[in-house]
Amino acid sequence: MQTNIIDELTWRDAINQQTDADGLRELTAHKSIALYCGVDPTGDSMHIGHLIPFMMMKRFQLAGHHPYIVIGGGTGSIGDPSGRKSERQLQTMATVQHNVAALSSQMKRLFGDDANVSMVNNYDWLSKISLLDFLRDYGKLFNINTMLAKDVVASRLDVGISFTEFTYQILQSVDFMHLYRTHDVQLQIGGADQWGNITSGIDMIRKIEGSETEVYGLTIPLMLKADGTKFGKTAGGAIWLDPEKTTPYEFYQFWLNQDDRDVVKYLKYFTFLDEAEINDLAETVRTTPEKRVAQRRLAEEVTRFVHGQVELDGAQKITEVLFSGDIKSLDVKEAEQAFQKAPTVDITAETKNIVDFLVDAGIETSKRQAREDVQNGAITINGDRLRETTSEINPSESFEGKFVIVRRGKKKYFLARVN
Ligand code: 629
Repeated sequence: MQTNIIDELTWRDAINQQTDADGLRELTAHKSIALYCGVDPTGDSMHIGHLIPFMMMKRFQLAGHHPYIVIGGGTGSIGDPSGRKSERQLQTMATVQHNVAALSSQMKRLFGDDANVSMVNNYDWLSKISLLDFLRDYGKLFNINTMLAKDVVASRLDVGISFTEFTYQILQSVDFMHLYRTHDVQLQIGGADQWGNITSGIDMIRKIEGSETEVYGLTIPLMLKADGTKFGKTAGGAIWLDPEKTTPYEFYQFWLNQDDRDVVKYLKYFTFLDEAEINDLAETVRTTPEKRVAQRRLAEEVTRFVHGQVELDGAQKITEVLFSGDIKSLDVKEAEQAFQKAPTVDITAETKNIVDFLVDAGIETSKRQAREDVQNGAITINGDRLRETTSEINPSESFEGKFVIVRRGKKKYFLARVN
């Protein structure tokens, strides 16, 4: 074993609570262990909040341990009340299955085809337990008073919680027990909201297997931003790992735009750079913050990890082009990504005079204004500045005839789509 993984997580400030800190350091120092973290298929993509514990799993893997990824096809059909103020709407089993498939392929991309990582679906064992066995083998081990005292449940008593969600902690406990028995999984990790579920599992395992059974729990702190707003959310919503929901360019920009006060914390959480490299980057934040060296490195590392080198290259190219204005150097896919958020206007394929084109597309409200803007050099078409009001524009000449990128003034871009 190289570096002790617990020491590494400690300097990364990635530990919130542990059931037995000394015991876990001792255990991981001398042998390779199996550990797990679960995700419920409540949607068809993870967002960057999910990434946190799974990056930590990857660190365990790099330190020689064996991560088990649990995709919650069973638990996801029930719904975890943790961190939620009200009852969830049940998903159909078809939706759960669809999401299981989507999350599984996302996980495969992140973890690769390594023999040292396993992926399992808890539907495979949870769905086989009969109601009577559930009540006799597990329910009997849970004291209602203890269950009610868990934060998750206690905080819901005023609004109410169904029996279904109330039993969730038992299901997650059964998972830990199952993985302990079948694969010798000794540690469960998760976000701070998972503490109650993780400790339930440990208590249950000790009741069944004996009070000295060596199983551990570790949680990761809730990510907080220096400005007090919620981490991972932008005006446009969550930052997803699915490139169809958050393009690699937007993903790259998200990391590039982080505050100086947060960037070092994110480098520790979201990259595999070592302590020396991160210290050097922290130094650049202190001495030359205007260069944003640390933000750029963060954006590169995370985008490469999630989307790969090709998409990172594309995101960087788009970033440069939007700065230089050299729009013609983008290919169709890159241009669509770059201007995904720009207003779309409809145009026809015919060649037109520029003034008519701008008015017909709705980019200008009158011919007079259109003429004035063209003469002032305020209009660029695919990056070329047009100054002649007699110019013609032919939409079939650019981007495979699919669209034309119009800029009005310094920053206002339109994607004029050929219909
Ligand atoms: C079965 C299911 C298990 C163990 C865990 C689970 C999932 C767990 C849960 N996790 C959150 C989720 O799925 O709900 N009950 O969205 C989410 N998790 C990652 C982190 C988290 C947590 O996937 O643990 O804290 C977010 O950072 O909310 O046997």
